[in-house]
Amino acid sequence: MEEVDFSWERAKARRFGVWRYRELLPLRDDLRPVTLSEGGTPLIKVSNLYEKRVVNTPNTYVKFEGANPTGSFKDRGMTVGVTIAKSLSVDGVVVASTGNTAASAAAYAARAGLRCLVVLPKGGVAIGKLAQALLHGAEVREVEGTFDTALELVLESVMGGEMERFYPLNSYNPWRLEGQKTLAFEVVEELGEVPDFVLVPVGNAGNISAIWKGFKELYSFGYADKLPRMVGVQAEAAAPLAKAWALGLKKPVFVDDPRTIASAIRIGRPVNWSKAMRAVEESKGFFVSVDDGEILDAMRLLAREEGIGVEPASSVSLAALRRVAGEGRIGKGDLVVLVATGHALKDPDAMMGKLKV
Ligand code: AN7
Repeated sequence: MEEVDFSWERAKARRFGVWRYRELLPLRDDLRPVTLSEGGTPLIKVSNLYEKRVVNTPNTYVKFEGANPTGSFKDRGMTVGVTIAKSLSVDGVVVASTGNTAASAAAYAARAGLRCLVVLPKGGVAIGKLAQALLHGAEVREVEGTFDTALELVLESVMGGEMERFYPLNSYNPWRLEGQKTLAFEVVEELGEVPDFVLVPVGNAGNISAIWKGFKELYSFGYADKLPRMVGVQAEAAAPLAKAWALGLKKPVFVDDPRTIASAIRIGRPVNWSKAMRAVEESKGFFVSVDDGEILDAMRLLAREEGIGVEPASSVSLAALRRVAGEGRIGKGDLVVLVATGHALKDPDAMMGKLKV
């Protein structure tokens, strides 16, 4: 009889994406994942941008999170969050969102047979994302105000007990961050080394915290011999963390009226601000902001020079690399990873040039 191979290598080889790293997720063994094969996204070297002198770092890669099942990095966290929700026998899940979280939650809730309530800032969500939430059967409520207003409403109803049977899946939910940390594992596995810099768009500041956690775990488990520097990127008029950083403050400068064409990161009061600040400080990185013109330029450059279509909230990583290039903060010899968080199809208005600075 053939011997059964229980090795980690074999187990790993049979799994894909986020769940390939199940042993590094603090989950009970008997949980059955609610999954759409998320993660395992392309890591693309952007050599044309270097040859055309758009960037001055020859070793630059884009981690293309738009290739996830619903088109954004949110799926990495949602697979874990909804798996937990399902195991708790709740009626449904609830999120406030600038769009991508709603689209992702709606799809995974559908797969799990759960209801999905989403609260969105009216007029503040790109049409592709709203359409996805509706397609997957989410119950959509729009509120006047910003994402921050929507999140406040969700928090109040959850805390007030009105939504006892609904599991909150905003990014203060630790399970989502557990799933999102797997991006770090993939990057190190694929490159065979730890990058010098990782540039991450920052809205509610969950993703940068999660990715940093992933790198720290690899280091502490002995899978990596160093840590990267984390760079958090915000849009200029929605930059509570970048502004605080520039002023040398330890707390964010909250913004009541965040404004940017990058609607996904139009967030004035990021809930995960303290974790994100710690990530940037510990890693000896920095926060930086870029303006809407730079964001649109970077979006077009990625699309036209490299064939990579991303939404505006994702091109901020490239915009930031260009902005700091002249300042020498990131050097020619550095290995750089730009996290591109969401697909261009999310925001047709941006693709058709309807969003003007
Ligand atoms: C494309 O969907 O907050 O700093 O409600 O959609 O972890 O919040 C989206 C955020 C970056 C920022 N890029 O990530 C939501 C939401 C894209 C995004 C971010 C978002 P965080």
